[in-house]
Amino acid sequence: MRIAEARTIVTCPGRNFVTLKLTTEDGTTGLGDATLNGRELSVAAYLSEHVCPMLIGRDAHAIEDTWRYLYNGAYWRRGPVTMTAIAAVDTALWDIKGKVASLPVYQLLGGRCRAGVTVYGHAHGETIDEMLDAVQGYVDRGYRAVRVQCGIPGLPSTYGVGRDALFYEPAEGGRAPREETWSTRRYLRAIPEAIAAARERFGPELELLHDVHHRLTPIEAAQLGRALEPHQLFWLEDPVPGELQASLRTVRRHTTTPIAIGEVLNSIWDCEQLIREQLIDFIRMSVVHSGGITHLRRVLHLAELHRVRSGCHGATDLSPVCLAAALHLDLAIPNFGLQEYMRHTPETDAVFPHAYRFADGLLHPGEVPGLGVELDEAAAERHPYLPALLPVARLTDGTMHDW
Ligand code: GCO
Ligand code: MG
Repeated sequence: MRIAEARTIVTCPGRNFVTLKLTTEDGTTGLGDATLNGRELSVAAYLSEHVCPMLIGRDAHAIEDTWRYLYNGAYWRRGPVTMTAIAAVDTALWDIKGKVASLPVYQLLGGRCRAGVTVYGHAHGETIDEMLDAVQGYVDRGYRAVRVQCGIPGLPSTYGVGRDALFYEPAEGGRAPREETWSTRRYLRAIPEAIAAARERFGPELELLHDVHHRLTPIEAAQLGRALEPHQLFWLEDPVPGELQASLRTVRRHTTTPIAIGEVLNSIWDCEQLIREQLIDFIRMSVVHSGGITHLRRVLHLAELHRVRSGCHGATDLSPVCLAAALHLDLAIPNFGLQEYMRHTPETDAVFPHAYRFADGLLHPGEVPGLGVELDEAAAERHPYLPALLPVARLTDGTMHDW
């Protein structure tokens, strides 16, 4: 079965999404998410200028060979743009294979290992009380795990604290990114109190998580991890930028708070040391930014050998196509940990009608053949691309910092 058409579709139903649509000669279609927040058109161009032409006439069933054709065959390897483009092709081919086999993708991946996919929601507030109210909202909706983020006194804005309670979206329009101010000292002083308050109010059962978003040095991260130990976090996310994998040794040496890293990593080579040395507890790479189902499954199999569990990135800048792909993988891998679930807006859900459903704290990918997500192209056209960028962060003295 040959690929007859390959097209990228860019749409902005509240935020930008890039989607690859493959069509085979018998008319079967497959979708792959290709969204790289704030750099969307670079992947759209990589696909339409360089990848789509070479897909025409290829065997749609040859998923592994196509992956190698695009990765090993490109000479220029890794990196978010390349790996997102490869992921889009790979995901679309799994979608097609599922449709042809009349099976949901999780069945092709080995079948169900659990009843459903436990997810965590994002609770945030400018104050601790607002944050606790937001956590209560998730508990009332049946969530079993909640990420908690809270405003830091003295900072005008803080990562993870959005203007809308449910639909947090940091990317904004404009020619240059918005600039935020960051103070590690203020953050380290304030955040343990917020997490202690959440644990005290919600008791020992609710899983609590927190995202540092790459802001600390290894020894600062070690201090924070140690300070949070009494509050039993499910994970502390991205305490340091994970580029220098060995830096996690310092964090590990000083704290037993579980560590999750991976949303900006793109290949098995970016996390191999983290996993092999058991420097993390959860690997958070996403299907869309790490070469698709084929490559992320390889990472997760390596992780399983070292007792590292999954925690797939699931922010709203990953489209419903990516979320569905993650859910199929989550259901089928032995070492599932937790899945992030930031709900998409109703406009996004209308552009991407999908089979996955939330119930009692779990997401279920559904039994529709393939991924179970479609793209309503007429609806997509009503939302043209709007340039938007993630913010940047500066220290109080003006020094550029990690956002
Ligand atoms: C998360 C992430 C996101 C990222 C976003 C960047 O844990 O969900 O940190 O909020 O900031 O995906 O595009
Ligand atoms: Mg994160």
